Amino acid sequence: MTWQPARESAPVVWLSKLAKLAPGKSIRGGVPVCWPWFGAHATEAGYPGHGYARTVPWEVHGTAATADGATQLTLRLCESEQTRAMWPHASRAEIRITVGKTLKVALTTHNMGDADFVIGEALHTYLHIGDIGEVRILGLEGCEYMDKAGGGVRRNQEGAVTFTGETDRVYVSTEAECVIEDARLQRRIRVAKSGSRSTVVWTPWAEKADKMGDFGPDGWRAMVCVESANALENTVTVPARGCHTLAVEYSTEPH
Ligand code: TA6
Repeated sequence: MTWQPARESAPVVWLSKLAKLAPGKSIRGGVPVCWPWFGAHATEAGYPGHGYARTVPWEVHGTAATADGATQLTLRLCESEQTRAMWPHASRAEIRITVGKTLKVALTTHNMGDADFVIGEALHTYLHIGDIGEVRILGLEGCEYMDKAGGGVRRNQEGAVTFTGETDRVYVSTEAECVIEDARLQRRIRVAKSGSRSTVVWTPWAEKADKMGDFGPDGWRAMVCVESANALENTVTVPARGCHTLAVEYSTEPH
């Protein structure tokens, strides 16, 4: 739910002071796992937004201390009658978290069935920043995006991403590494991904954050979501008896 390397003066992964830790409620912060779809379900309006993985129990499948001094956790999603009703496929979602000088998160989808299936997914990570008005996101220059806060139109990114209001963009067909340049905290957060062709950038800004009710006073100014995803035309076909991994490494450097 949060991560702060020993030498950092502030967390890198943001967690709202008002995050609700209740069953069925997504946590406002950390690394919410959007799976096995991203955004609204394609056909079932009553299904939870961003899939069910972020609001159901997971179990610890393994723990390890790595040779370079990191701690590794492997978690598996606990399927149930409810999840199988929404997702009737023989599948397993597994996440491997490696906490050390960097933070690595890898989401693997196993298809144990005899037919391919298609997933949408995201590691919907909340990054802690000094102030949303003083950050730039590099790496998405020239990329096409769907502007969710702007009526869903497609646009192309010109230059660095900066923020002056609610921003909710799904950048498509990009495998680029992103860097959050934080002038106030004088650091850069690097988001290096693999197995992901979409990147989502989101700030709710004041009005939407207030409506959501769990950002806390001005909490939205101290976070930005840079989500490594497979969404829209980048959804992934997981072959029968096969698997797919979306992995991200978060690191910091002085700026
Ligand atoms: O990835 C951005 C977004 O889709 C926003 O539109 C917002 O819905 C957010 O994810 C998730 O909000 P929630 O309250 O469902 O955790």
